[in-house]
Amino acid sequence: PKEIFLKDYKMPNYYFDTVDLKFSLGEEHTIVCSKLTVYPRIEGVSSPLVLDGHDLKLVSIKIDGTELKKEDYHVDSRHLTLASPPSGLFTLEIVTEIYPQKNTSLEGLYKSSGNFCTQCEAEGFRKITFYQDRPDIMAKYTCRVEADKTLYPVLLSNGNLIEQGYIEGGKHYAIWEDPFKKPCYLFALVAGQLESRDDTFITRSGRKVSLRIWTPAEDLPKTVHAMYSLKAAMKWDEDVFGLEYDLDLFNIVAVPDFNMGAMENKSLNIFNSKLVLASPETASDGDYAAILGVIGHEVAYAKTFCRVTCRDWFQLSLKEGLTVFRDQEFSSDMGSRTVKRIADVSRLRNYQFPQDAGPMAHPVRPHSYIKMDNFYTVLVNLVKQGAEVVRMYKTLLGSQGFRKGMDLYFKRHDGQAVTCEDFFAAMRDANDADFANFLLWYSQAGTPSVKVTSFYNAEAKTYSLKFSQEVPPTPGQAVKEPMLIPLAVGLLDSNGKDIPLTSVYHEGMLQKVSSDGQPAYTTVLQVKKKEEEFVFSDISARPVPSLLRGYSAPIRLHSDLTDSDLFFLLAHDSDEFNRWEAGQVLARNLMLGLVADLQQNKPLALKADFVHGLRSILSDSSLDKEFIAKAITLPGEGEIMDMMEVADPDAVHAVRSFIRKQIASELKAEFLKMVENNRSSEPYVFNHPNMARRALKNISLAYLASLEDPQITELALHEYRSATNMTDQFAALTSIAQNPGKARDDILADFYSKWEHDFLVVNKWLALQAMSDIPGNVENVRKLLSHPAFDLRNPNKVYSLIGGFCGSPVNFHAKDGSGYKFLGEIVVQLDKLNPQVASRMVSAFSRWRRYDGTRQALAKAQLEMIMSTNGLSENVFEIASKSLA
Ligand code: HT7
Repeated sequence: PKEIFLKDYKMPNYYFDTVDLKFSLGEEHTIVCSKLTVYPRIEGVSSPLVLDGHDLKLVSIKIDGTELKKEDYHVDSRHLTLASPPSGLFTLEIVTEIYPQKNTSLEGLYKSSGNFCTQCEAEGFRKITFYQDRPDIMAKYTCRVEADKTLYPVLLSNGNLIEQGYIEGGKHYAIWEDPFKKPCYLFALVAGQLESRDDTFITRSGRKVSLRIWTPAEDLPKTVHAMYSLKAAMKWDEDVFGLEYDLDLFNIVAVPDFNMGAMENKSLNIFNSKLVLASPETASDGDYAAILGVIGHEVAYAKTFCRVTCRDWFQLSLKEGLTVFRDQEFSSDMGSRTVKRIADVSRLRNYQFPQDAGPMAHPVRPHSYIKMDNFYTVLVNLVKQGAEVVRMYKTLLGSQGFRKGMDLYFKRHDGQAVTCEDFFAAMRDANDADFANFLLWYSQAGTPSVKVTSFYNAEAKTYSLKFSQEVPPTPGQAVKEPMLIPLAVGLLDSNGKDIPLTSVYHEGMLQKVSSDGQPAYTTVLQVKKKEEEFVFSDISARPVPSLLRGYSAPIRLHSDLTDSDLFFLLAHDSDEFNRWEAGQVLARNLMLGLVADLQQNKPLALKADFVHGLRSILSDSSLDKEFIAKAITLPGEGEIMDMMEVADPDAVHAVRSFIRKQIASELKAEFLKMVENNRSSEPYVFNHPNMARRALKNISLAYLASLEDPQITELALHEYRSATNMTDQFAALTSIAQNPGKARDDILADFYSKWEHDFLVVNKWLALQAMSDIPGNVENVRKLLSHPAFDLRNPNKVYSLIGGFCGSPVNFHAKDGSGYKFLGEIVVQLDKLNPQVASRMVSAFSRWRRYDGTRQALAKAQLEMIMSTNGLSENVFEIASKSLA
């Protein structure tokens, strides 16, 4: 397979002005006629025109109405090349035959539950017709769709419906026209038996936008929350970014077979059903929040990146990073900002940081790739880090400065395909900012590590913070430069109050900390060099520093804070994120210490002050309940393993289980009270106070269930039976399913029989069993492969069962290699059906070198077996070969 390099980017030889598509959708095959108006980049110069095409049968090709002879073009399995097309404007007509019914890759045009739908990002359009499938080719599209009227009563594409009617033989057609230029990855088509929930949104300039959410008729009642989210997101984006939606129609279609979460196709978003459908009985708070966030994400796209797009796929984080940042801000404003930040940072640490320290590490803007889809496979890396980079602009510039930068960016680039430098330049120019070495965030891989040491000078009443930064070497990048890191800092006095900050010495200069004459309580230090010192003056006693407030930069911070400083911060920090963080650092240190004890066969014991700290959090009625739930959650096993020289999944699991049980036993009375006091018989409402109450009740129940006490099992069963919503019902099920035995088996069977008709709920049931820590669970998961509820062709089911299993460190990393063998077999089978999903699964092997020798040999053998498979896809090849390199 061929590697593609950023440095090799070349402008296209030809551009397309208009694209007229005609689809005749059929049961055997589909005929696609495409008529392009083409013009050369340099008028009068003829050069080869290379069109991408994958799995296409070429029927005919014409230039300016004349059919081409065989010798005028060359076609192979991936390209159609015209050696010397006209050197001025011309029309190119291409007819292809495709087979959506057989398309299990879910890229291009495919069928899902009997309906036709498309997925063109990143490179799916080439599976529909021959085209220059690259984002810098932007053209105006019309699309005529013809199909059987009974089987496919609804025909949709991008833009506005300009004509529809009947055709002889029981068929009908619809013609859609998109008034704005777009890249082909935003093309979409849907045809099927669907009904819509309709509503309207009036934009701030008074334009009426029709909103439609399409699903099979029986699912329409489950689209209320999606419609609420859509309207809320439209409004929020106007309020915060001043951006108005530019078309009169916004369609969302829910499809059950979809590789990712959703796709922002211009005016015809296609969503994975699980991110649209929700009812209190079938969807949890987490599902409701995910729907809100992803709809916010797609709306943000609709307003921006459908107009300004990426020059090439290396710039992916330009659109994904900014959009993730905006959806995070939307969700924060709709719920609790601190809790959202905690959730996002936890994800970053659990998924992205480990990747960034392994063979798949790559910068936010990669230098090369074999298969673009793999950048979505490691989406967490690119996107989350990309969003963190955007967040840093805002931290450095403030809300107003950031908004100025956004305004300039859209003013400069509307209708263009641009690069990360263009975004950087807009932020810098709009604010006259000096962003020295900030661009390195785009080009250097690896998570920067910052060490902080502090010194208090009682005589001079100064407090200094010394930072030293290092970016670790990653594959292909041995040496790194220091980067600009915004470090938000506050100082706490002995009563736990923020000390007013007025000035700070830095490199011989006194810098004012406040801008408007008022002292600041948090200041953002710009750490730019390998080593740097900042000195605060007028500090009358040694303070406790609150560092990296709100997680102002995606780094690993190593401070000289003592346990007593951390307990102090946990109790007093005005920055709630750092209160949580202090608890996490304490828990991480505790867990790592106990893992070492266990490995040396020492008895395990939990420190009293740790339990005491948790007790005070739990009983602090001034705190937000969801914050309490987060603060008493221990760091994940992945996060702890990531901090070890040699990851030991068994020891980490044993220690985490031990601590949970000890906490449950010491705080049993408090937890029982939390369950008791946080029940509600009111109808389900999705809002922060209610979600927070449920989160606290359910984490308390989960702790209690770890005690394996029959009375607690009874309590959990009672919660399960009396639950009026999926959040509470599934939490009770999860609690009981922690412990093997009859109660577990019975309740799992009961849940399935209740919900077997609802595929989204059944996926939760599959995931719960797959993620179980019960020893030898691989056998149970193997059995589930042949359960009627499972289907290897459906990505959601694969993510639930196979992805869920890989997320259980003890079973996936079982020392006998059974987990690795299982995954190896599945990857080979899956790759033949859906390479994108297979490559997401194979990446579970990528960090095999982090484990002991026995595990390394077993995992490596599976990777080698995968590599030796005939006909391996480029997607899996790239991940497996880079993992072995
Ligand atoms: N922009 C969307 C990307 C996407 C995608 C990429 C590759 C393969 C399938 C895909 N489906 C959607 C995701 C987003 O909303 O950010």
